[in-house]
Amino acid sequence: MKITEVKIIVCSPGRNFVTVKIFTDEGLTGVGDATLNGRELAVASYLQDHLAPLLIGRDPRRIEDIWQYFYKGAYWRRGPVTMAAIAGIDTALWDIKAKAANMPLYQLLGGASREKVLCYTHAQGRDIAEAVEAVGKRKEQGYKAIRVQVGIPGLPDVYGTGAKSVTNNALDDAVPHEETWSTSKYLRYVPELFKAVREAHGWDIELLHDTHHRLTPIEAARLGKDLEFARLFWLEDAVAAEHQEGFRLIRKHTTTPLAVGEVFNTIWDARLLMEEQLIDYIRMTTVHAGGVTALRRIMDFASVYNVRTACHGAMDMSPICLGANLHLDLWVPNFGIQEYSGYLPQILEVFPSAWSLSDGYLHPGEAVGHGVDIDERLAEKYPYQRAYLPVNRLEDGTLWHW
Ligand code: GCO
Ligand code: MG
Repeated sequence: MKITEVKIIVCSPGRNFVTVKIFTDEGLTGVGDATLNGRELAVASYLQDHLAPLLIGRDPRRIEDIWQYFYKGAYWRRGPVTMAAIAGIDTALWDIKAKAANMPLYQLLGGASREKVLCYTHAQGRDIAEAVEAVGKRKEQGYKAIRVQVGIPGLPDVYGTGAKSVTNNALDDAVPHEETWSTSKYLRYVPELFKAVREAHGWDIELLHDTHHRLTPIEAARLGKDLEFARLFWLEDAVAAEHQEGFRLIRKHTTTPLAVGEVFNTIWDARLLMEEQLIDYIRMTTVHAGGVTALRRIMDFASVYNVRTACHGAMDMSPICLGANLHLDLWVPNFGIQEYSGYLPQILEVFPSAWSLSDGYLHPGEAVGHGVDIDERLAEKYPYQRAYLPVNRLEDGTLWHW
């Protein structure tokens, strides 16, 4: 089998996605997600100008060799642009291999370890009352695990709670939207949120919270301690992701479980965290971790240290990424949970998907390959629009972690 053509498709059905489609001389095709929110065209160019020409004529079944060729062969390793580009190709190649084997991808990985994939979704409010109500709605929809975010009094716009919290970018802004931050206001308010959520909704629901990299280790330790009463499923991205050693300090002070990794792109970003068992969940996902080949390796490494998987699954990764994650989730022995924030209806029209959601659980479906495709004609109707993630400033104007 030989690769005959590689298409890079950039479309924007409500938000931007980069998709790799690989064609073969035997008529089989595969697709992979290569989206990097806010920097989409850098990945598209990396693929179009540097990687795609090298794929023509290669045997698509040699996935490992192609992965190594692009990872080691560039000399310049790692980084979100490189790894998203490699991921797009790698995911498409696994799609082709599973189709050639006439199997859903999870069968090729080793078969199902469970019947269904537990997911968590998002609930948010501008204040505590709204957030409590939003959790109730999510419970009614059948979700068993819910990430709860709340606006902070005195701060006009806070991560995960404002108008832009659904699509996580600013298609309507020419420059990044600016939010405001105060750690002391936040630390005072969040324990009140979880007190109210537990009072209203009881204990038979898993609760999660995302700090989005904004705290120092000692502040995160304080928050972890203050939230112990609420028995969170996890506290996410407590400190800036570069700061792996910072987790040592947090770990000394709190039994609140910790999750991190959505901005990591290779196993090296998480090595110390896993080896020292400083985290409980690793949040890496196929598109930003270098594809199925790399994420499977990371998941196996995590299993050695009792770290469980928790693939990042916000809407800014396409349904192809979610589909690929779900095959890994169904197989992986050390599975933890899968994030699922849902998709705008027009996104699901552009990406017809075999995966499904029922009563708080996802399943990748039984279609051959990873089960997600792109409708190229429909995608053309949604041309790329420049968009950025927000930025975050302290009340005095200092640029902070978003
Ligand atoms: C999450 C994430 C997202 C990111 C987004 C960036 O936990 O789902 O933190 O909300 O901010 O994916 O593009
Ligand atoms: Mg997050």
